[in-house]
Amino acid sequence: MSFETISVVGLGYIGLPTAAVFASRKKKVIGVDVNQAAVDLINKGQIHIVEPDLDLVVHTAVTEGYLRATISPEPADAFLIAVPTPFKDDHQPDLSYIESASRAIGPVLKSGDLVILESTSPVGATEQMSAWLAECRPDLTFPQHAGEESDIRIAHCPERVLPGHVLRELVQNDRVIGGMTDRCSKAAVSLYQIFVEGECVITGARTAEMCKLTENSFRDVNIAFANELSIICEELDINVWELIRLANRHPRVSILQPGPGVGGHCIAVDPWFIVSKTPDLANLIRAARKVNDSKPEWVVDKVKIAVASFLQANPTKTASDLTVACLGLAFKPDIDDLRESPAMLISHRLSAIHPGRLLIVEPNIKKLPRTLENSCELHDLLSAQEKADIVVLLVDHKQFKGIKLSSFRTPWVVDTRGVISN
Ligand code: SAJ
Repeated sequence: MSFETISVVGLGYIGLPTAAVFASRKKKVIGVDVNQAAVDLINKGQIHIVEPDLDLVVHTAVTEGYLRATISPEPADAFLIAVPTPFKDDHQPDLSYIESASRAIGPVLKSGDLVILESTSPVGATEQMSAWLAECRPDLTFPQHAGEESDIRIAHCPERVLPGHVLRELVQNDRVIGGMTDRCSKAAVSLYQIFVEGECVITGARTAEMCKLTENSFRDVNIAFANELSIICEELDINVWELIRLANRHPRVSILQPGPGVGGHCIAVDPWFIVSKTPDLANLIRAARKVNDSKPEWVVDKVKIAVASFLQANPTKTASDLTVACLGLAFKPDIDDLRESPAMLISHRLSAIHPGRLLIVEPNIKKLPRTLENSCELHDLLSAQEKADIVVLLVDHKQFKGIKLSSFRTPWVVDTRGVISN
């Protein structure tokens, strides 16, 4: 199959790099997004998200004329839907973005087109997407009714790239390709082979959906194990970092690292898609979510204990006299992405309860986010080392690794990442 024109719907953290990589292989790419500001920026060769080297690839793709963005879908040979799939208040998946994207591309579909759902989705979402498309286009046939003979081919190919390494992982990672029929899978493989150097492995749509959820749930459960260990070790007065280092010397043990909680918009979300489908069966997966979600509040409690201990040792002071410093705001090391960050959550909570100064050190940003700018001050590391009475290390950015405890003017340090050395 040849794909002359490819449309990517949703130009966010996955859609934009994917569009740019297709364009870099000299394919005509039409990017579609509901955000006019993002569309305008991309058409100027600029980007609205942070991802290493993406600015260059997009700039080249736009200036060479291979990539163009628009808010209204246009005909293409293949459509990739990469829109958000958040959950609602009750942890039920919210498929409304997929529904809107399906209804938007429906009118421009033609016989022979391929539609791929890339968004991380609960099991059954691809079939649901196909049903929405069929509703829009009763004149065309779809795999759920026509099987291999359908006019439109439908597949789920979940993205699995690590933020911060998206351009490399898009090309190098293996790809799970779940077509609604074999012909759909084969069409999707020939599309991805335009740039994927990893293997394209064929399965069904439902297995592909579950595979993505399984990968992120596996990581969530393993991080929850590390987080629970850190809480147990605190109680037993054992250094959890040393414990994990020792246990990991066993040839079949590989424990992940505890932290202040699990951030980002994938690992903390996707396990709920399994829980919501099989609530009576997904007990371990649900428990892991609860352990990880409770970790930020545990850190806040540790800070409260440190404050009480400081005040006991310094009876002439009150909490208003104390300066607290949070090191790190991002959801993981060495990026500037603050979305769904446990460090942000903890900083907000501290800003609400601490009556004194709250300093933030985040080497990857130049300005505090609006929600913190009135209650916190952005400082550099040196200044926090000199001023803070209580230090809370929240992200293991490279600038913080191996800092000596003695470099702070205070011994009251809550290190949620185990990077401060004695
Ligand atoms: N974290 C820990 N301890 C660890 C590892 C991670 O506390 O040992 C925390 C991080 O600090 C962060 C959160 O977990 O707050 C998630 O970070 P991450 O690096 O584990 O994952 P993400 O969210 O950046 O990307 C994940 C990846 N999935 C897996 O590794 C299985 C990526 O491949 C997926 O494409 C991505 O989710 C996604 O889009 O679903």
